[in-house]
Order: sequence, then C-alpha cells, then structure tokens
Amino acid sequence: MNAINRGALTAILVTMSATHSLAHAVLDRKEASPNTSYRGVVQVTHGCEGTATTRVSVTIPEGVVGAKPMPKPGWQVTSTKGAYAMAYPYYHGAISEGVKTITWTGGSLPDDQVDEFTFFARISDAFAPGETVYFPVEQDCEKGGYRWSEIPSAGTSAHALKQPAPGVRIAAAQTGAPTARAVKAGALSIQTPWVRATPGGAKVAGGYVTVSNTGTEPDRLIGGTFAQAGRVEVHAMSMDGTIMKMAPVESGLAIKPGETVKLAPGGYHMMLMDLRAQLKPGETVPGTLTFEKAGTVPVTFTVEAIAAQVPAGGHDHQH
Ligand SMILES: [Cu+2]
Repeated sequence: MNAINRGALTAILVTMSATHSLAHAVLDRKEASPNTSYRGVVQVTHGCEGTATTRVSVTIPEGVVGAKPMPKPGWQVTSTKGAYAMAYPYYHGAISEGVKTITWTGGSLPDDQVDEFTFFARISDAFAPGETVYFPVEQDCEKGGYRWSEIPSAGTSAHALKQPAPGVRIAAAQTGAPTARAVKAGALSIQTPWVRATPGGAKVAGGYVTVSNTGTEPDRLIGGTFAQAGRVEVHAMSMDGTIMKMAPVESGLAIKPGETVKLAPGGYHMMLMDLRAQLKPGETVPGTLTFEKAGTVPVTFTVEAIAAQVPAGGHDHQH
C-alpha cells in the first residue's frame, strides 16, 4: 500500500469512528410478525468511557411472552418474573405471567470487542402491523453505563435520541395463506380474521379481526356470518365491578376515518352463537363481515388455540 492509499484509508477510519458513537445496543433482528417466536440478539458494540462492559440487562415489554434467556459462557444469567397485564394465547393455551427482565453479569467485554446476548420469546398478537416494540437495555461497565431506554414519541425519529431503546417493527401477521393478506372493501382493509377453538359441545365462540379505515368517511361493523354458527353479533366487554360482562354493541362498532379497530380477546369481539360444530385449531372457516357502508365482505376465519382464560361455555350474556 502506498502512502496516498494509506492516507485515504486513515480518512475512512476516522469517518467510521465518528459514526461509531451511533452504534448503540441494538437487536440483530429488527422485524417480527405477531404470533411468531422471536430470537432476540442484543448486540453490544462498545463499552463505556473506554472500559469493559460487565452487565447487560434487557426488559421484555408487555405483549412479548414466554421469554427465556440463552446461557452465555463466562456470564451468569438471571431473570425476574411477573404477571402480564393480560393473558395471551400461547400455543395450545394461554399465558399470563413470565420473564420480565433478563440480566447477564459477571463477564467482561472489552471496549474494543463486540458480543451478543441472546433470548427467545414469542411476539403475541397484541401488536398492530407497523407498530414498533421496544426492548430497553441497560449496559453497565467498569466505569459508567448506558440506559438504552429512550423511546421516540409519535412522529419523531429514534435517530434524534442519545440512548434509544432497541426496537422491533411488527410486520403483518403470518397466518394461513388466505388470511395473510388484507382483504380490501372500499376504504376498509380487513386483516387476520380469526376465532378461538372451542371445547366439544360449546355453543358460542369469540371471533376477532382488525379493520382499518383508510378513507375519509366513518363506517360501522354491524354484523356478519360464520359458516358453523347460527348467528353472529358484535359484542363489547365491560367491567361491572369485578365482573366482566359482554353485550351487543348497539348500532354497530364505529370505524372512524384513519383509524384501526382491533377486535381482540378481552375487548370487542364477534360473538358466534348457536355453533353447529366444534372449532379445531388450524381449521379455516368461511364467513362474512357486514359494514354499514362497505357492505358484506367475504372473509376466511382461521381457528386458533383455545385460550384458557375463557371458561368453557362461560360466556355470561346479558340479553
Ligand atoms: Cu360475547
């Protein structure tokens, strides 16, 4: 290498070290889909004030369930557990508590080396496509530390933050092929219609869907059909003291312009009544959704696992 090239290389290295300060604690995989497992790899690319990293701790956000750390040679791993804000469908049941923080200590990662700290978790269906889920990371060193915990407020960029929390963008749900893509009906976009599996003999089931209104006019979800059900109602859940009650939504569920309405367990749902057959996970069932303006739209419901927090036949209807 001649002197001129060496000078050019030095210039490149200087440029790189200037951007090095932007190399925060990051997650290796920056996108995940709802209802999929997620391999979280926290990458630590520098120490603090030139000293070695001795502790890395990651916070598992609400809606990310069943987290488990991967052991790491030379480090002790500990985790704290606690209750989730709600129960989430989890494989063939439900999960309502689990790991909330994972901490690696006792090792020493020199400032001029990089390393990865790994955990596995499941991204629940609590997130809407396009949303970002943040995993705050604490990094402590022999001297000083970082709190990678800043979350950008709506409409601002993470680039402006000094210590941004690593984020994962939620992509569209990966369910069965017919439901993977949004169904368009006028200004409405209908995503992932699904129902909960039922125990044998059950007469009712909950149906869920996400509807976005990309237009300028409000619309309303007023009903629907389901091949295996005698009738379908749109229901709301509400708390009456400590008792959760559900009741039909009078005049339908409003979907305002620019808004996304998510029917989900514990909230608004389609009540599938007078069921004629047991619903088994993995099945798909044809049906329709009826909107005041967009009309009747054919959809395919995917049957997902029974969630344990709904007792068999335990729907307390106030009709
Ligand atoms: Cu109901």
